[in-house]
Amino acid sequence: MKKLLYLLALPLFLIGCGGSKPAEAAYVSSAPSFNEDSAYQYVADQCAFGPRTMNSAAHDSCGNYIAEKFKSFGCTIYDQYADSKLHDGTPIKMRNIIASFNPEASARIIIAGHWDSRPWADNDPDESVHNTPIDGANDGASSIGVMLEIARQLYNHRDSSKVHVGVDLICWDAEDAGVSDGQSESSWCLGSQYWSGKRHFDGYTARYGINLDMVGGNNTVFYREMYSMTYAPGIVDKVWAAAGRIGYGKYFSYDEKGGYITDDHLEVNRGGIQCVDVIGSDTNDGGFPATWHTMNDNIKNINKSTLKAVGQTMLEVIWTEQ
Ligand code: AHN
Ligand code: ZN
Repeated sequence: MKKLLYLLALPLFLIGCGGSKPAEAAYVSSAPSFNEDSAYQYVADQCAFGPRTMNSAAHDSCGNYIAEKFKSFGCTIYDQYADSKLHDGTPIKMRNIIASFNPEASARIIIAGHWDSRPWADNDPDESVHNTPIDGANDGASSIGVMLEIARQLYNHRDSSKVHVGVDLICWDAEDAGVSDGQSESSWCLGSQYWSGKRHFDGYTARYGINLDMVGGNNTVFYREMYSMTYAPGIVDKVWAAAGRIGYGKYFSYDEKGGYITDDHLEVNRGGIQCVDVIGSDTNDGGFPATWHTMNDNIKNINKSTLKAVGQTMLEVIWTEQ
């Protein structure tokens, strides 16, 4: 008899609702709000030093600025200074800057990006600037700007006990002085190559990493990059799902348009830590952003909405990591 009542109750309940689906509870994120104006300011600050090309005074001053900023947000700084050589043999002095938030935590995640800028605007339609260094507002400074704002949020909310992992914000040097011939892979990503061989301290590890590259441009979309899909498909799912549930699915696209891109995440994967690349593509043609390696990669072409989409997604990932 009881069973029968239930069977009767169900259709009555459905009729009672007028046939419409019960309203789904809206997802409420526990993460704080990422401030895109703040991130933008950090991008502008870096650009104000001038191009951060290897061995330049602007590069070295900007490195100090980045380290000091992270320190002011309570991070412990590990510096990795190393000598290396560009593809043409030019000796360079590299500095990977590792800013660790909550360094005591044993469960850690990495958020990374490169802080150097390309010494040549060799993709500019104007051939006369092919040897001129670029500001790298998007290609370089945007990632670090987002990472600094993440550190500021971690610091401001350090007492809320909602973050259960330590976060290492890794600023790679010497990513962008590679040869664009499609066959000189080892000429790129010199800082992450070095770190992959020798981490900032013996025994350092992390659950996974997320590398950011060109995360502040106009007309930007993030496809699932193919090395990330190969080495770290579960982390790709985690990041793209986080973006989708907080309303940034338009930026983090599931369209199958991602290519294999040599970038700093590759070295992290090869070193045994799963790492995905969140790298901007142009919504118009799916290729690198229109300003890529041109003189137009400057602060005028930085888009706060793109910074917000990426930064908020990173906070969502951090704040939901158990
Ligand atoms: C190559 O062009 C081989 N990789 C692109 C990595 C890159 C350069 N990201 C920003 N600038
Ligand atoms: Zn570049």
